[in-house]
Formats: sequence, structure tokens, C-alpha cells
Amino acid sequence: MNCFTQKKLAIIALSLLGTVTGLAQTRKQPVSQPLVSHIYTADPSAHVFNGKIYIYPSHDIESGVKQDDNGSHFDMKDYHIFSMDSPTGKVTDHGVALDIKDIPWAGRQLWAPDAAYKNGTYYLYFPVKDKQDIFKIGVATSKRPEGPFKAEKTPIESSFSIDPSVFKDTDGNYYMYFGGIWGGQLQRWSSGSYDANGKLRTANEDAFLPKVAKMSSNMLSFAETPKDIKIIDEYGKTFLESNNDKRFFEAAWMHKYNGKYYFSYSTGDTHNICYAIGTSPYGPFTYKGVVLSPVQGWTNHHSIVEFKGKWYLFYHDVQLSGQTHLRNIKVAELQYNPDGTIITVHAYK
Ligand code: FUB
Repeated sequence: MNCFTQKKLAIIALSLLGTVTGLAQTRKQPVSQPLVSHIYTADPSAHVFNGKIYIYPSHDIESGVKQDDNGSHFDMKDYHIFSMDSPTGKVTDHGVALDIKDIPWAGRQLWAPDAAYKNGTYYLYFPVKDKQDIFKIGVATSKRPEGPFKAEKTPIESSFSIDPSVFKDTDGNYYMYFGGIWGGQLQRWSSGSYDANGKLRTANEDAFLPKVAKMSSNMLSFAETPKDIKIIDEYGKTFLESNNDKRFFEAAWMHKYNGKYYFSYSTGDTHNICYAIGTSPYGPFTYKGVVLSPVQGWTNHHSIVEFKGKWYLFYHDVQLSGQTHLRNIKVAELQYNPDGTIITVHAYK
């Protein structure tokens, strides 16, 4: 069976499972409500800037593009940025911060963004397909956290794939974590250069690894060639593709807790947000467990941020629409055990 047949069968099985879990979830209540309901939003990257929480999400729309294996139905065209004085406070929509028509090199599909601040400038990092339909990562700048942002004329050199997440370490260095398989195209870069026929891994092959690159001091380029990030099990072994409830799929995020580096990510087709802990921003990271169990909808994507001494998990589900490409962002408190492990968040109870 080829991987697309396998994937189609998996999707059919998951839709059936979705129907079953959907029925189950009618008896379960969401632990959090959508942060906004006037537009659809997803992939929330949250940061604290100037004492407020700023959320940099995808802006989901119904563009009429048919669902396919590459996620073409996620056909987003702009970004809105939100702010809140506290995780339970009023949410302000600051309007369109960047439109795809103002990104000179962009073709289609503005996917999950992130933001960073350095020396008076805010940087918005975003994945979008170029005019050859290849995902690259772009950057746009603003003097304000809510934008509007002005895009650079070209993508970040040597960037590829999706889901950039930029982490500021306590020593002042910044790192970008990125990558995503299937529609995110990471499998097309396994030789180091682009191969449109790049195949997904089969069950007994090593799973694809996410990428990290230190940012240059100007925050507009990589200071080094992106490197693989090793996620290992308790015996020091990396995962096979068949370990798809633990291996990396997309949605990288990094945070630091009690001096340790926590790399978290989505397992995609098994819908977990997992995490792994390391002692360096480059890893290796040892797998520890699940941050967020599967939510309603196919995708699971998150960010983790500290605000006034408490930790918060931003995530999304499809509570408002029931449709996988029309999502809504949410927040829940995140708690740690005394040994530094994370208490799994279940979005419904
Ligand atoms: O929002 C489009 C894509 O869906 C994101 O880039 C992935 O992480 C998944 O959430």
C-alpha cells in the first residue's frame, strides 16, 4: 500500500473515529471557550510584550478550495493580531496586520505564524507557499506588536517548510524552530535541497526530524544552516515513523522552565501535542509525554507562555464551526508537577 492510500484509509478511519468522539464530546464540555468568535482563528502563538499578552494566530477562512491531502483548504490570506491584559480579560482584535497581497514573493496559504521582539522592532515570522508552490518562511517588521507589519522582499534564505516558532533564550540568543511533514513539505527537503517527489517515511524508517537555526543579529536571516533536532526516548533512541503518537509532525514550540528547554510539537495524524526536555536549545530532547490530548478537529497546535508567574497553554479546536479548517483559539492554564513534568491538559471534561 503506498503512503497516500495508507493516508486516505487513515483519514477515513479518523473521520469515523471523529464521528464517534464527536458524539462522545456532546456529553463532554469544553474546559475553555473560544477567545474570539467574530472570525475563525487557529495556531495561536502567544507572547508577553509590554505587560500584555499578544496572540499571533492564523486567520482561517472559507475560501471554497476543496479539501485535499496537502491541506489546500487551509487557504488563509491575512493575519489579525489580538491582545489581552490578562488570560481572562477582554480580547482586542487589532485588525489586518499583514495581507498576502503585500508579500511580494507569496503565492498562497498563510499558515501558522510567530513573533519576536528585539531592540525596538517586532518581527512577524510566517510560512507561505511561494509562486512555485513551495513553502518558505518569511519575515515582516513593525515598531508595534500589533503591526501593521511590512514584509521583506524575499523569504528567509535557506528557509523551507512551515510553522516557524522563534524562542529568545535567557542569554539573549534567538532560535527558530520549524518544519512540518505531509502538506508542510518537510519530506521534500530530506536530501538538503528541494525534491518535489520527496517521499514520506514508511513505518520502519526513522521519522523526520524538526529543524532549528540560530537567528542572525538582525533577526532577518539564519546565522547557520538549519540543523536536525533529535527527539529521543528514555533509552536514547530516536523515533520511527510507526511511533506516530510520539514523533514530530508539525507545530514546534520552545519554552524554558526552571532552566530546562521544553520542545513541544504536534504528532499530526495522532493529534497529540507532546513535549520533550533537554539541556540545550539544540537538543537532544528526551520525550516526556502529552501536553494536550487530541482536540475537536484534525489539527492540534499550541503555544506555551508565562504571564505573571503562571503558565498558559494557547491552542485551538473547532467548537464554533465543527469544520476542521475553521478553527477557534482558546487558552487554559498549564501546570507542572514538582519534578518538572507537565500535567496533561484535556480540552473536554
Ligand atoms: O493552519 C495551517 C496548518 O495547520 C498549520 O501550519 C499547522 O500547524 C496546522 O495547525
